Amino acid sequence: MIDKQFDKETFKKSVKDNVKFLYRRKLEEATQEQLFQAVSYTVKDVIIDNWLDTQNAYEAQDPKIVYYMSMEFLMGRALGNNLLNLGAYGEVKEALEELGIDINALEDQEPDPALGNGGLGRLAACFLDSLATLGYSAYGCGIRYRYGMFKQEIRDGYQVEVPDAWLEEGYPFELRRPEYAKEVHFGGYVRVEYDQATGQNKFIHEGYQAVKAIPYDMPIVGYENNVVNTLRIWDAAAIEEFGFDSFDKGDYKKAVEQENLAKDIVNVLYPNDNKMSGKELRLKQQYFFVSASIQAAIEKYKKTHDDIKKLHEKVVFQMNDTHPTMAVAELMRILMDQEGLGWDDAWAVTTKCVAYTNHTIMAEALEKWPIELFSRLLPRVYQIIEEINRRFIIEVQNRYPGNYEKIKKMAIIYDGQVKMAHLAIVAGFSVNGVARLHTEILKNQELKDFYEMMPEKFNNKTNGITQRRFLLHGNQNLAAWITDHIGPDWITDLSQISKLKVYADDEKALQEFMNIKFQNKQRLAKYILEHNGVEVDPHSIFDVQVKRLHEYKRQLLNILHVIYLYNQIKLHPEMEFYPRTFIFGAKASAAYERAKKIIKLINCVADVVNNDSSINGKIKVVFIENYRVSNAEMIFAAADVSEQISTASKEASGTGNMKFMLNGAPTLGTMDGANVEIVEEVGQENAFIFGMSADQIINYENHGGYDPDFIYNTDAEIRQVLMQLINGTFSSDTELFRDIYDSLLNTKNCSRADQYFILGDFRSYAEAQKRVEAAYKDEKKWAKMALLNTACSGKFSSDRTIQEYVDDIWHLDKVTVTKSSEAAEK
Ligand code: B1N
Repeated sequence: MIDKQFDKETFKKSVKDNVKFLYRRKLEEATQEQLFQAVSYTVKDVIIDNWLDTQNAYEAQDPKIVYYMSMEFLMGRALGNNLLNLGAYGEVKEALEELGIDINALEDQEPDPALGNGGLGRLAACFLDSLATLGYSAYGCGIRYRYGMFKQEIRDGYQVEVPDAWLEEGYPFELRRPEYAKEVHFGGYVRVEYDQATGQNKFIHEGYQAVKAIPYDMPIVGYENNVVNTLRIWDAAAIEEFGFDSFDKGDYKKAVEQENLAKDIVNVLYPNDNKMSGKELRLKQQYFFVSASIQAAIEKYKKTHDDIKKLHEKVVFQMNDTHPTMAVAELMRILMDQEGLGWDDAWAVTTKCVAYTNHTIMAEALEKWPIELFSRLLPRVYQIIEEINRRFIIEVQNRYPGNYEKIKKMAIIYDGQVKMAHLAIVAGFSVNGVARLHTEILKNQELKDFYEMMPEKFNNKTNGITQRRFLLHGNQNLAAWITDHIGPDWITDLSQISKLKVYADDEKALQEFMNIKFQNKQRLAKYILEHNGVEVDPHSIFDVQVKRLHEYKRQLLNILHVIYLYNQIKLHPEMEFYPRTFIFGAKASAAYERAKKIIKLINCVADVVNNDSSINGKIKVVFIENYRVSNAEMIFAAADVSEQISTASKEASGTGNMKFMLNGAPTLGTMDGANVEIVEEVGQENAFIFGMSADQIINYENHGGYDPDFIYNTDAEIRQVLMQLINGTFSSDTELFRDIYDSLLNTKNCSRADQYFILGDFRSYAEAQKRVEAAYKDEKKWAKMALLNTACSGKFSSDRTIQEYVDDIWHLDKVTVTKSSEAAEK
């Protein structure tokens, strides 16, 4: 469908006009940045027409709305994606060419809106894309951080964090909506007043500090269906605009302070992945966006509905992990204190409106807040949580009379802390994990007591990814080839991609498939040369591990194995070895010292290995700086091998694993998270599986008995690798990697030796790597494996995931949007 507004001539004129009125320049004089802005405004103009049409359709059809509440939305660049989803990419590319503008260079001008850390935030972004494409009414609700995920620079092999000032030049795809501003209250106290008229107590929150929440809307364009949904992210400002009033009264300083206090809330994204930050400011962030979003949702509902007790018929709040769990208490507060419902009515509505997704079992990620902090910052909300807790404990007592263990394990408030997951489970009508194995672990281990008491709430929703960004946009040659062979239906129905299976033994097709992979590898090789100054051979195996840096993801296992291979090649120069390029990309949380050391180690190993002429370039190691959504698209397209090597049971799902698979890279991985389901779809023979199972790991954790020292003492090659961490092989400072060495063994400095079973899985991993090499050498076999990975990836579309959320949890109504221009023609 080619939009009339993307008629080439009209488009070109609009771009020229934009350059003129934005910059007072002619097209030829405009910088790349100015061209990006001008083109984006032209595109936005078209989007806004569809946005208005969508709003009209929603108003006419009154569908149920899901509010996806998330501290993170890792959107990635919008320009190219919007053009593709509008069905205008090709036209616009040509129009730009006629103006002498290269669309790729233009796309590269856009900052990545990086309002998220990793998988959790990117999942939220994929979900929004799928919701719009499937025609469901949805809002993303989040925070407009002034600084998103930091930019990573590598200096002398170390990670250096640089602020990400993504808004500096002005972001063209957002719309400020001051008319929808809300007030959010912090601190103060609660006064209880007896109301004669109703015979009820009234709870009055006083003495608080008020902050203004101002929404910015970003359009979420559905794929060729005229739907435009909204990501609404909140900015903060002081209530009293500081102006002449305070200036005159000499309150200037106070006014500025107020403004800064408010701005602080939205200043920066906490750069922790899978770890809780117990900072007061983080708690403020959570309440700030939750309160504003719920107020807005209720206000919208009340515009066209008069019975607040039926809110759940039109509204559902999905809590993306426990970060927005205050939604439970905030909804209760508004229903009782503002809408006048009694406790039971408010609870009945709330528990039909909120649902919770768990994303991790890592203990350090579980959110617990000290009651002192919580009650001081949010006195009324805390009071409500206390009452929820009191009533819940009575329920537990009724169910398990005399069993105080249960109360200890299940209470929402215990040991001076508020446990957010418990609140989310008690109030939510649905609790879901993000891959089958993960959900089973929740039910049988982590949340066993809750599952026993309320099994009906628990369900699984295996994650997914959008094929539109990670294939149609990121791998345009492969996308075109697939469409040539099976038609375009896969773009909105990824199960269709299984039609490629008939080409699994077609030599010509396999050759073409691998040629495209080779071109993508050349593109990545060029990027690596430009960004790392390292020359890599696109004929070598591109073995890739890109994801956040965390010990449980075991980048350390990967790099220790590289050292092992390097030793082998040095020892046996004649040994057959297929050239391999080990590619890493990872940000470490700024305060995570060991993770940062692992980055340094990777770079030190790279220095030695890449510059050792005696190994004839058989191994290259590359650490790609500043891994983010935009370069991820290119990296997935170029990968031969997908490293998914987390300690079994620790990676809830993983979604990078799915992006590699979609792009034809077999998985080298453990039976963890969604890897299990990937192998189920593609077959054992088309993946390289190794390592201990989740059951084995959990068994060791519960009963002890794992001894890395035994492995160290009995396996000379592993011992050599570990010794090289501290004997000057990779750094003249022999203390540099001491902490990493210590963490793997029972030394005096280490409480849990090799917590992530790196030595335990090492041999099994090395053996799997050998299988990779053997398979790769057989060109035809490899091509077939690669193609089958793409062909079997149908399950992992976020369209499938979203449809499951809709069917089992949200029960939304599908909406069709017709363009007003088309409607007028009819
Ligand atoms: O969520 C992804 C999963 O695919 C990954 O396996 C999982 O690790 C990831 C606290 C998290 N879980 N928990 C977080 C992020 C930020 C934060 O402050 C925890 N991220 C995940 C999508 O389901």
